Amino acid sequence: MSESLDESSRPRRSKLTAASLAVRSGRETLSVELALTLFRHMVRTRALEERAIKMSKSGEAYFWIGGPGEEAFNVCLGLQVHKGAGPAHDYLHLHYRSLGILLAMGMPMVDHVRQLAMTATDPFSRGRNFVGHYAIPAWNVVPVTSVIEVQYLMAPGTALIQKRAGGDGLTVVNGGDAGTAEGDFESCLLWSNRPGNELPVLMIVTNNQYGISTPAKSQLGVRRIADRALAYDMKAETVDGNDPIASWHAIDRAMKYVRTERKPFLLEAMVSRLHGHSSSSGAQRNWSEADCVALFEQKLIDANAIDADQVRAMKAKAKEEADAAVVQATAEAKPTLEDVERLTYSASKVDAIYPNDYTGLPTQNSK
Ligand SMILES: Cc1ncc(C[n+]2csc(CCOP(=O)(O)OP(=O)(O)O)c2C)c(N)n1
Repeated sequence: MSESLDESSRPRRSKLTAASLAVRSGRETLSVELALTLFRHMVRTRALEERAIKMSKSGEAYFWIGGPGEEAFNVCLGLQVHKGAGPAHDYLHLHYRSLGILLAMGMPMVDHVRQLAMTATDPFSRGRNFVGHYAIPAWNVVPVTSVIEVQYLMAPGTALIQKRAGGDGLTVVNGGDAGTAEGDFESCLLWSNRPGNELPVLMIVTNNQYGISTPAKSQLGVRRIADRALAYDMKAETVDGNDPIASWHAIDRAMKYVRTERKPFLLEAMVSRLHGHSSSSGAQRNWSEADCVALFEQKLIDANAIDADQVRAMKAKAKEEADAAVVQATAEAKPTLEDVERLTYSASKVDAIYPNDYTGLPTQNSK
């Protein structure tokens, strides 16, 4: 964040005088308006991630995991999701570094903090799960699990329903590079592209080149994870996930293909991991990796789309928003002992048929 930078590392003011109409990366462009929207959500996401890390270090939270370094790609994804409930809208099977997706979709910061602070008001798990383990029925956000990669096995299920229902809803599933070693990933490739039964799945791998402390290059024989789609005759692409312009267009291309063809697409995004794996490894800032927020900030300044004062104001506003979310959430009630047994199971007609299958569920038999 610019507040912690000294003068020499502050972004340079652009020498351009005329306002540019578009911001460019290679041959691709975005309108200034869209580029600034992306940047604002990237800055908001980074501010909340940094505040969340502080919470874990100060004892206001017990554990942190998140996605600093994935903001560019994730914000582009969140803004292109068709949000809503049911098969006409997109389903999201996410992993634990997806804050940027949800903030761009409109999730209030306080909900993320509630789960981090394990409050009774946490709307995703009532204070029972790790941070970033979202579950939002109104937006088809399927519960995030800590068990990596199982989301890839579930994704063909929602996509099958979407294919049967008609419409252009698609299923997004994301995860990291190390997880692709699990059979669940291969099963997703296979089940999404059975000849004649192809499914509208957008498979995403955010490749930060590490699985906790194991470097990908010591584990993966494939040059690009996207190449694994070749074996299934599936379309695929690898994109620089630190470049929001390239990411926006890659996601747009992939989504258009999946929505219209009703067939799967594997998109690999090369991203950074700016604070290590989680608070368990200290969450110290790694200054050796590319920072998508700093890179886009300089690009926007060079394009005359924003100036350094406006950047500072945007960052200050994002920090205020994150701080206010923490103040609000940390004042809220924590779960009580009695809450441990509340809302664990949802009673259903099935209980009457299999009354003994649900340990601890109050049934007629146990009364
Ligand atoms: C099935 C399973 N195996 C192992 C773990 C422990 N674990 C948690 S995160 C992680 C690394 C995942 O790396 P990657 O898939 O590259 O995602 P990243 O965290 O780098 O985004 C591992 C091995 C787990 N949670 N679930």
